[in-house]
Parts: sequence; C-alpha cells; structure tokens
Amino acid sequence: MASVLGESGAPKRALITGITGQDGIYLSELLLSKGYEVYGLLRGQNNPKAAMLEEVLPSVHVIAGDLLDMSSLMRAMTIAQPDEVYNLGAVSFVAYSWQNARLTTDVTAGGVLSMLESVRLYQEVSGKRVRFYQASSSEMFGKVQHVPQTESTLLWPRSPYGVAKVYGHYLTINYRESYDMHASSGILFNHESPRRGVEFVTRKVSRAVARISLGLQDTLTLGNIDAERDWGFAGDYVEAMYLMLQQDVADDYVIATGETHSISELLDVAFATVGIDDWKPYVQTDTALLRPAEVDQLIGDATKARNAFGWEPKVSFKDLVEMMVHNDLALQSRDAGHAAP
Ligand code: NAP
Ligand code: F7E
Repeated sequence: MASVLGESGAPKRALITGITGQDGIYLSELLLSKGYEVYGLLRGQNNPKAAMLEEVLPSVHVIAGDLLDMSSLMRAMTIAQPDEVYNLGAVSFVAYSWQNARLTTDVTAGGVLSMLESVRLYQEVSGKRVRFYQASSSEMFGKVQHVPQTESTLLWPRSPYGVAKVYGHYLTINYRESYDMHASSGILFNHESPRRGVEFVTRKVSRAVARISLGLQDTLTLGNIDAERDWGFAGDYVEAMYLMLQQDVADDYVIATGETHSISELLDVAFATVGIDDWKPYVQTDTALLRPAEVDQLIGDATKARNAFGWEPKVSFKDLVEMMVHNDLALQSRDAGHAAP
C-alpha cells in the first residue's frame, strides 16, 4: 500500500501512548497498513508486554517513557518527530480508580497536561504542526443528563476515572482554543474485542463462558448485571480516531453505536454462543463487585461523526460477543491442551 505522506513529503509519523493496550494495538495496525511510521511509548524498565509488542507489532518503534514523567514525553516527541499524536495511555479500569484515585488522577488527568505541553513545546522548537488526539470517554457522562448523549450533553462523572477524563477533555479543548493547536477529543463509548483486558465485564464474561463450556470453571461472579452500555467493536473505533485527525479543523466527536444492552443481555448472547440457553445456574452476584457510584445506562449519538467523516460502526453487538467467545474458546482450548469445539 502507498504511504500517506506528511508535511515533509516523507511517510507520516505517529506517536501513540498506551500502545500496549487494546486500542493501541488496533490503531497501530491501522496506521501501519496506511504506511505510517509508528512510534509507541512503553513504560517500565521491564514491562511484561514488551515481548507481546515485539511479536504482534515488530515494525513499531518502541520508545521508553511514562505519562508520569514529562521529560520522557518530550524525549519521545524529539525521537518520533510525529505528525500525529494519539494519547491513549491511561489508568482505564473504572473500579480500580476508586482504589487508586491519586494514581488515576496523575496518569489519566495529569498525563494529558504533560502530553499537551510536550506537543506544544515541540511545535515551538521544531516549527512543525502536530495533530493531537485525546481518548475521552463516555464515563464523563456518568449520571446522564440527556438521552442519548451527544457532544453537548452536560458532563456528570461518577468515578475518579470519569473526573480525570473530564479534566483531560476540557484541557484538550483549552489547548486548541489557547494555542490554536489541532487537538481533537474522541468521546468514545465502550468498545471491546478479543484483545480487551480480562478485568472488563465483556471479556470477563466471554472468558468465563468459554471456560464453563470446556469444563474448566463452574461459575461466574459478577456485580451489577442491570447496568447498560453502548458496546461497539474496538477495530471500528480506532478508525474514528484516525479519521478525526484527518479533518482540516480539530473538533470533538461522540463515537457510539446508538444501541444499549444490559449485562444480562450480554450473558444471554455469550452463553447462547456455547449452546447454553439458561445461564442462571452458572452466574452469581456479589455485592463486593458493586461500585461506590454506578453509571446505570449509556447510549451515544454519533451523528456528528457520521456527518463530518462518514463514520459508522460495522460490527453488531451479537457479532462482537460471539467473536469474543469464539476467541476465548480457542485460547482456553489451546491452554488446556485440547482442540477447540
Ligand atoms: P487499556 O487496554 O487499559 O490500555 C491502557 C494503556 O495505557 C496501556 O498501554 C498501559 O500500559 C498505558 N498506561 C497506563 N499507565 C501508563 C503510564 N503511567 N504511562 C504510560 N502509559 C500508561 O485501555 P484501552 O481500552 O486500550 O483504551 C485506550 C484509551 O481510551 C484509554 O485512555 C481509555 O481510558 C480510553 N477509553 C477506552 C474506552 C474503551 O471502552 N476501551 C472507552 C473510552 C475511552 P501498560 O500496558 O504498560 O499498563
Ligand atoms: O463495566 C458492570 C459495571 O468495567 C461495565 C472502560 O474501558 O468503558 C469502560 O468502563 C459495566 C459497569 O467498563 C462486573 O458495574 C457488573 O456498569 O466493563 P466495565 P466501564 O466501567 O463501562 C468506559 C467507556 C471507559 O472509558 C473505561 O476506560 O459492567 N459490571 N459486574 C462489571 N464490570 C466489571 N468490570 N466486572 C464485573 O464483574
């Protein structure tokens, strides 16, 4: 495929924070397929995900750095000399954010400030114009003030994570307005995939269903199964990130499917995938998994993104859940040493 060219006529260069996460991997694959030179920030002196990165994305240039260390971010900017920066790094697990509120604030909120400052200073020194993407979240809507949620819905976060994302969101807008930076914020609703971390409910369910079906686990314990989310496929959502940065004018966009489903419906589809119609004997709930403040229902309206750059989700809720269960069946069968059913 022909490379997309940057200002200098050379292939475009992208710097991604959070490259080892679900979205970082999908986004890297997308940008590499378009001919980008991709640079990824990797934290820690012995990050266990370094080997995975080398195996899955061997052509990505890895730069050591941490969102808690602004000098490392400025160094990363100098090495990568990016046309586009995607700030995906965060402490992203909502439940964990109550247990580690200071860390969540420092990384998920403070990291955005350090990234924006690094981009601003790099632009000043190099004279190059950089486009910036901030990974904002539907968690910012929290106790929702309007249904469905749009770019102008009042934000009412319900967790330290949500509050940190609100800070990053408004700071991104502020840098756009203060310094005329090409800084965009994608307000992405929940998006999942076989690469989703096992701490999140969709993957927790798909993995447990696979294990129950293979006789490796008896039951699954969950928290609030009445919560409803607007779940899409991560592969579709990273396309939206890329498209946002291709617009002449930076802006903020909701990315969502426009459908909402409860955890119970997730269980219906996941268990049906392995031929179990009644999941109740296999699922228990534990109040220890309830959150101090819950986000009861999310449903987004992505009309602005559709009108601006034609973005639409391609993978349905049912296909997404089935894809995740089939992937976990293959992984669990392999680990247990027998063929996938
Ligand atoms: P994820 O899988 O949890 O990945 C988070 C990434 O952040 C990992 O690469 C992690 O690195 C990195 N990170 C954590 N602390 C860091 C630090 N101090 N310095 C540098 N990097 C650090 O998250 P995701 O699902 O891909 O989401 C990507 C972004 O979108 C996040 O900002 C998330 O909050 C946001 N978001 C996600 C969703 C969703 O539904 N997935 C929806 C809206 C917004 P390690 O691997 O080394 O821990
Ligand atoms: O929870 C309920 C839980 O942890 C979804 C992150 O990517 O999306 C994600 O945040 C719902 C909640 O995702 C369990 O109470 C019930 O209502 O999968 P989750 P999340 O909190 O919506 C947003 C958009 C982000 O930005 C975040 O970074 O499921 N739930 N029982 C459970 N959740 C978990 N994790 N585990 C349970 O056992």
